[in-house]
Amino acid sequence: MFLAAPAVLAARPARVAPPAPYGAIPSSRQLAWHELETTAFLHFTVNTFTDKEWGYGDEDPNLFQPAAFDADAIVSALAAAGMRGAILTCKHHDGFCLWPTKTTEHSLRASSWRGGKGDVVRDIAEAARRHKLKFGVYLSPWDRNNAHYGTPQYIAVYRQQLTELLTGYGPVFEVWHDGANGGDGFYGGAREKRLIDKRTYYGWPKTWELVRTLQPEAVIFSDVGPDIRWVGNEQGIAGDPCWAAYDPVGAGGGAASPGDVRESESPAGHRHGSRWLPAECDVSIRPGWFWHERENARVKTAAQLADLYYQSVGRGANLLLNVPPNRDGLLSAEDRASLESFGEYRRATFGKDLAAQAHAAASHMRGNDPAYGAEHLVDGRSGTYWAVDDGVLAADATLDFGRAVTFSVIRLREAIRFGQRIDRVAVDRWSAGSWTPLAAVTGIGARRLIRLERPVTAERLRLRVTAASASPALREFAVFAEPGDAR
Ligand code: FUL
Repeated sequence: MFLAAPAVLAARPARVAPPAPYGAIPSSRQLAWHELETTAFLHFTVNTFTDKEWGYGDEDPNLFQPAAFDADAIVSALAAAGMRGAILTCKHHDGFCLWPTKTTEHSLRASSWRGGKGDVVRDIAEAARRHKLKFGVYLSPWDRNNAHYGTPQYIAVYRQQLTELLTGYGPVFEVWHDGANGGDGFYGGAREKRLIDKRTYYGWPKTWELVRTLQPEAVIFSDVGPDIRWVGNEQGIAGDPCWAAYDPVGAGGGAASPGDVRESESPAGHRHGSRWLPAECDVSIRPGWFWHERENARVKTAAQLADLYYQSVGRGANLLLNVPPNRDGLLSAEDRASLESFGEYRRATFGKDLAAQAHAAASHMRGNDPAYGAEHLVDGRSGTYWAVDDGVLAADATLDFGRAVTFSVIRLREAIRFGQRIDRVAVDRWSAGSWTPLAAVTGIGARRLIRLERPVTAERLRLRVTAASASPALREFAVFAEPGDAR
């Protein structure tokens, strides 16, 4: 069953209503976030100069001297690797602010760098815009410098800092709250240990409301969302499967909050969870989050980054890859080289969908309405999809390449605005007159990449939905060859 040209069909309005959403569904800001796939983290502050991972909060602002700082060079290297956003540590646990905040002296204003006029937040935000990356902010809740940390006064400071960041630098796509909370610090000279109640101290609901008011399109990340969840490890690896829905509980079984979550459940999420709370996989290109000279030889290779891509993005999560600027204020040559070859790998592999010319057919079509036909699996559009009638939980779609095609990667995407409906699929290949099973996976969601152990050649491919919780609605069935696969 071959249907007519996709462009014509895509323009045709549906006669039959789309499927009713199943279970948790994404918000429009979450949908936009899913499209980003990979974003970069920039860990940069006084730690870069003190060789630490966690600064105590007593650093001399003059230590921050990135003499050759070049936001454009940093962001263009990220863009070349296919990164679609950059999140900057505007303030890490040491409390040092990379913008001239009115809230504290522990900032660039007090540094002799650029005569106290430097603003790393502005420079990165502007460079991101120039290179068409989204800009995001990391603002550590724990502040080891601030004298008021531990009292309500500090919460007002934190919200003021957030307000400055969310009103002074244009659109922000993601606000990142880490879960490291309280402990030893300088605290305005007190040099003591301050512990806070993670569940109540920060008043998160009010802070998140502030973000909603100031940047309604921004997603908010923390261990527990409310928009994006931490994947539960810092290795960049999502669960297999990694369900988008999740109902986090606290480590002790009570209500969850940033810094207090049963993180063993975060990689997989919950199949029938009540909230759409997709996972973000944060990982550093180096062993540490900040730049250290001694780690220059331990930068992850492009092949390792590609593996991480399949283990995060390939399971429906996003990859947040940290690439820390060095003391010059640039990315080191080792990091740039890995980014560049990772970008080349991505372009060479995903630049050409071998299924784009294939004929797509399916065992079922919703309401017999071509608006839901199988050809939408290969039309390269984000808004169209193949769907079947309500109650149909097992269905097949077949791609006929019309010739032998060699590939090693299959990409599937559900039309997630209708929820995560499919539980399990299998893929078979047609070759020499019969179907042979090729792969089977649990969970698709925003994206599922199946990377085969070795390239295979087939004239046809068949996708079998073998288990679903609601009638399947699939946006894409794409096929790619990695560099080195014979074509
Ligand atoms: C953690 C922090 O303690 C690390 O320094 C780093 O910023 C990481 C991304 O989040 O909570």
